[in-house]
Amino acid sequence: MVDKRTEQIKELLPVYFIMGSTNCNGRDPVRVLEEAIAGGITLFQFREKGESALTGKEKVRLAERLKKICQENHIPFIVNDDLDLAIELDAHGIHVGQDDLEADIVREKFSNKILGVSAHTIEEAEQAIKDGADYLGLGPIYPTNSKDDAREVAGTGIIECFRNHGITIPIVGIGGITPANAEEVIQASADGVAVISAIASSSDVKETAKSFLRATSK
Ligand code: TZP
Ligand code: MG
Repeated sequence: MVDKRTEQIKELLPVYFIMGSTNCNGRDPVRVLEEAIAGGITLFQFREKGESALTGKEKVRLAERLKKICQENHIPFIVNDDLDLAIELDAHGIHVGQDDLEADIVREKFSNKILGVSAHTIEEAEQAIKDGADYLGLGPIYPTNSKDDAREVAGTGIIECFRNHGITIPIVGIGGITPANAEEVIQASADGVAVISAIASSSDVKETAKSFLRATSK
């Protein structure tokens, strides 16, 4: 039996847009997010990373603006890897990687919120589930330029492999996903695709988001 929370999380994952100021090619992240929402993204994660990433008050200010837009459009707002920020903003959730805060600690301090965990092995996935993860991020599925310390490309096989091992919680694929390959990721039994550059640096953010929605709902 799939419980209601799991069903609700699955519904949020089809087009999971991840972005921070460094991903927008100099464009205003606020505009990029508005266009992505107009195109139909289903979930948003604020991920402020990279050499020229905002810090301190500037980071908080941008996060607040983006959260407000999400709120107005009924899109849950997830914070990447910054528990203090997630708590300060009363975000809908947080996403942590294997090198970030331990998922069980995050779950304890940020209970009842959406908790996403990146996993690369079955052991990491099983631990994340024990810790209370609501969904797993698996990748990089394809080559990506958006993460300096990305692991080896895993292909869609990693999703099939996890499912064959009995991992049933919601999964998003991440890394190098475009409207052209998104369907493959869903066919490998992911519940959605998590995307940075294909949407954030698109010359037509709204249309690209729409294409992702079409590709993931086939
Ligand atoms: N984790 C694994 S790959 C990746 C992250 C954050 C980057 C995804 O970005 P893009 O531009 O969609 O490949
Ligand atoms: Mg991280």
